[in-house]
Amino acid sequence: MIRNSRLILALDVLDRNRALEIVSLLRGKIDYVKVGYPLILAAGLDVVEEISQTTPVIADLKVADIPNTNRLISEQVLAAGASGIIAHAFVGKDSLSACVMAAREHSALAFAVTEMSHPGAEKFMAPAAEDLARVADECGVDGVVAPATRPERIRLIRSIVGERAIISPGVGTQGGSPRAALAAGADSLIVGRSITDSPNPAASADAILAEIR
Ligand code: NUP
Repeated sequence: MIRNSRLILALDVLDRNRALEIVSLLRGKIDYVKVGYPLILAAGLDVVEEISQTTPVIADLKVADIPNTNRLISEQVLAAGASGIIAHAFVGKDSLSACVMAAREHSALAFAVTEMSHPGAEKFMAPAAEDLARVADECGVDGVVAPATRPERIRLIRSIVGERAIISPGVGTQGGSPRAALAAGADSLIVGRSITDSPNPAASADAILAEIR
């Protein structure tokens, strides 16, 4: 269950073998591998199946289309072995629900993005984040994505989503603090480059785990 996990690896590398190597170096240190467009486009959808043989995969496709297309996208990646999918909430309840339903049919998890972690998200997403969190809640998602770069926003989103999981990107390279994100109410940290670009990914993961223990 997602709420008992702490570290989600964002695997934004482009080489299949390097991707599998990093996953194997991090065995026992990470709870999920988050795979997105960079790796899937570079290595093919089969990489989802390969990784999910050892570690559960969350497909970060930030699905944002009409309900039927959302369903088709979700089904493809869930059939390939993903244990979870990330979708956008801003497209509305019907579209997000299509992803949640697809996830349910595959006994997988569904997450919705509320507010993103980069500076540009402050213009359009931040003003809408509370409504987006409410849409996510109404759709029955398992969790939401909220920014570790702005812990006060995690606190606000927690007040809306209650017991649902909050998974939080933006620590390390983007400047957020792992401890601050968890203290604000995040359940799991999503960490990419601080681990994947490190000369010693396992040691870098250990350092983050030691910091949040
Ligand atoms: O708001 C978001 N911010 C973000 O960085 C939502 C995301 N899904 N991500 C993803 O998290 C981003 O696409 C990348 O895969 C990961 C963060 O990676 P890094 O900054 O730790 O390298």
